[in-house]
Formats: sequence, structure tokens, C-alpha cells
Amino acid sequence: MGLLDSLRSGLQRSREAINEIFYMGGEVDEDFWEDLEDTLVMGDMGAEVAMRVTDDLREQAARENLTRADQLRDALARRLAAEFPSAKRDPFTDLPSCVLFVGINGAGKTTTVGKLAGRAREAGASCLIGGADTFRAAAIEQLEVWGQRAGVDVVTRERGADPASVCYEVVEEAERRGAELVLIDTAGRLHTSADLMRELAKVVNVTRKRCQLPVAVVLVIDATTGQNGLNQAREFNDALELDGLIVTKLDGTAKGGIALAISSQLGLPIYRIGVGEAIDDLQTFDALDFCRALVGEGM
Ligand SMILES: Nc1nc2c(ncn2[C@@H]2O[C@H](COP(=O)(O)OP(=O)(O)OP(=O)(O)O)[C@@H](O)[C@H]2O)c(=O)[nH]1
Ligand SMILES: [Mg+2]
Repeated sequence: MGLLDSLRSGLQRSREAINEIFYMGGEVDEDFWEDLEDTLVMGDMGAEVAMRVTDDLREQAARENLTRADQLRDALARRLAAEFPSAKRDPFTDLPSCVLFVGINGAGKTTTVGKLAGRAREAGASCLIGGADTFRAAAIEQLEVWGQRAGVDVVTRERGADPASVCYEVVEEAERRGAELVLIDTAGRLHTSADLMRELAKVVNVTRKRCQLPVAVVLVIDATTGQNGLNQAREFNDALELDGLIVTKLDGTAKGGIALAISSQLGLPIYRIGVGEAIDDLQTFDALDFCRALVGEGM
């Protein structure tokens, strides 16, 4: 299955709901607009985005005299795509760079670090992985397995070590080696845990201060989290001033709309999307491709 296909099948739930309104009667009437707005809200996009997009599309339909629903499908995809802010800088290709991965437990941070290290290695960039998850049992081993798979060295310390000092050492080692891309994995934590968020802020501050490479802080978010994802992202952003997002598990039964809600409401670009558990299951985010997969391209 191609990458776009796995995204398409992952976004099936959203697409089926949207398909329904596009095929109900085929006519664009008052019911159509109401159903469209409701469907977008149900797809986790958030009421604000849903309303704004529906209003704009309604204006476009009037202006261009579009009366059949099927004429509006691509316009909807384009309008949704316009909600995503684009990245000023891609921290994984605009090198040198140091990236810290943060997020709640199980979001896919470690896996994403492994996938990105594999890409960097393939592209011939000198990459180093830092393991600042000294908290969870077996976290270091898991990261080392990914390092081996990707062919990239992992710098870490023993379990229980202070994560901020691990980052300090990772950055020092990266400088010694002249690494162009440093990927630092951190321990998962709930956005509601004040102590752990403070600890993470310290990790970020130390790295930003100590590192001479441009530092990006990336929130890894599981697309299947639904509406709670927006609260999560807001808390992480308030505490750490995020640079951007990576949305994982878009191959699952995700509705996908949460990616749009977070990116658009917090003004954060999506750098990559995860579409599976294997090393190659990572895609560069393309807003229009994503929205076409979300909306469907007609039959
Ligand atoms: N289907 C799918 N599974 C994924 C994806 N990314 C990660 N996973 C799976 O999600 C689970 C958790 O991934 P991890 O990378 O360990 O997540 P983490 O954020 O590092 O977790 P903690 O370190 O415990 O906070 C693993 O089983 C991964 O294989 C993805 O894009 N698609
Ligand atoms: Mg992890």
C-alpha cells in the first residue's frame, strides 16, 4: 500500500461522513450547508474552523454559481488546506538543527525519532540521537533498537539520570562530532502534570541555551486522541513555545480533523505525519493531499 493510500484508508471515517452529505441529494441547499458544518465539527475540526470554512465555501458557491454538491468537493479540500500554516523552516532538512520531541505517553515520539534518523542517514546527513527519556523502564533499550535499525548512534545515560543534563551531554557530543541533525527523545508525560511539565520546560531551556544549532521543539500527537488533543497541544505550547507538530497514527481509525484543529488554532505547522509503525511509515505533510484524503475525490 502506498503512503497516500494508507493515509486515505486511515482517514476513512471522516471521508465517509463527508461523502454522505455530498451524495445525499446532490443539490446545494440550506440543509447541505448545515450538514456540512455539523460534519466538520463531528470530525474534530472544532466549531470555529467548521464555521469559517463553511461560510467561505458558501460565499464561493454563490459567487461561482455552484449548485451541485460534487462541484464543491475540491473547493472544500482547498479551503481546508488553507487553514494549515506552512512551515518557515523544516528542522529535518534545513540543517544543521537540533530537535526535541515532546508529547504525552505513547504518542509515538520514540518511533518518530527512529524513522527520522533513518531518513537522515539515507540522505547522508550526520545524525545523532539523544535519549532523554531516563524515566520509563526499557525506554533506553527501545531507542537503542531504533538507533541500530536506522544506523545512527544514540547518546544516553542510565535510567533515573536528570534529563536536562542528558541533553547537555548530547549537545556536547554532537558538537564534538560535528553532527548536523540531533534528535532528542524525551519521556512521555501528561500535560496536566505540573511537575513533569516543569521538568520538561527545564529540558527545553537548557537545550535552547546550550545548543549552538537552531533548536526546534516538536510536539508529537496521536491523531486518534480526538478533541482532547487540542487541550494537550495548548498546554505543551504554553509551557514550551512549540515550533511545530508531528501527527502520528493517521493510518489508524483517526478522523484526522484534530490535526487541522491544532495546527490552525495554535498556528503550528505540521512537519511530518506518521502512517504506520515501520521505519518508512513517515510522510512529509502536504496540506492539500491531506485534505483531499479527508474529503475524498469523488467517485
Ligand atoms: N499505527 C501506528 N502506530 C504508531 C505510529 N507511530 C507510533 N506508533 C506506535 O505507537 C506505540 C507507541 O510508540 P512510541 O514511539 O513508543 O511512543 P512514545 O511517545 O515514545 O511513548 P512513551 O515513550 O511511552 O511516552 C508503538 O506501538 C508504536 O509502534 C504510527 O504512525 N502509526
Ligand atoms: Mg518513548
